[in-house]
Amino acid sequence: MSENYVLRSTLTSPFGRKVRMAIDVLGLSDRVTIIPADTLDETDTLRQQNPLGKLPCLLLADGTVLYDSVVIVEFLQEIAGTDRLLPLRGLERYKALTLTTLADGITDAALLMVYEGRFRDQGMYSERWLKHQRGKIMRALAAFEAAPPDPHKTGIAAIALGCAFGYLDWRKPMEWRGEHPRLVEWLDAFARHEPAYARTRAPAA
Ligand SMILES: N[C@@H](CCC(=O)N[C@@H](CS)C(=O)NCC(=O)O)C(=O)O
Repeated sequence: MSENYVLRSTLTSPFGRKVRMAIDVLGLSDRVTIIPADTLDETDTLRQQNPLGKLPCLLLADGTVLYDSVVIVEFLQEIAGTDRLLPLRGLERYKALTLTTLADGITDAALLMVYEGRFRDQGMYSERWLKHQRGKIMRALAAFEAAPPDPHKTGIAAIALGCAFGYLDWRKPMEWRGEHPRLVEWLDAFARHEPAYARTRAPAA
C-alpha cells in the first residue's frame, strides 16, 4: 500500500502553496493531509518538527520530517515516479533550481516586508530595511522579465514564480504589476496553462 503524508502548512503560506501545487500537479492529493500550523504559537508541534519553526514541512510515517519547500517538492516528484517538475540531473536541473531560488528570494523578501509591519512596534519601522528588501524584489523581477521560465510548462521554477506573484498580489507589500507588463502576461499565461494555480489560491484575506 502507498504511504500517506501530513503537510504542515497554512492555506495562505506562499511556500506552502508551492508544495500544494506540486501535490495537485503530481496527482498526490489523496495521499497528503494538510494540517495547519501556527508559526507564532510556541506550543505548536511545528517547532519540534522543524526547529526553525517554518512551514511547510512534510511528515512521513516513520517520523522523518522533510523541509524546506524545494526538498519536499523533490521528494514528492520522486514518489510520484516522474521528473515532470525538475530534471533529475544535468545542467537543466541546476538552472531550474537557481531560477527557483531567485523566485523564492522574491517571496522571502516580500515576507520580510510583511513581517516588518507585523513584528516591529509602532514607530520602529525601518524604511531602510524595507528599501533593502524592495531592491531584491525589483532586481529579481527585472531578471525574470528579461528571461522568464516557460509559462506553458509547469516546472518547479514556474511554480515558485507563480506563488511569489500570488503572495505579492495577496499581501501587497509593494506594487509590482505597473512596471512589469511582461510578467503580468506571464502570470496570466501560466494561470491559464496550470489549473492548480487557481485551485491553490489563498482564501480571501
Ligand atoms: N525556505 C523555506 C521558507 C519557508 C518560510 O519562510 N515559511 C514562512 C511561511 S510562508 C514561515 O514559516 N515563516 C515563519 C517564520 O519565519 O518564523 C521554504 O522554502 O519552505
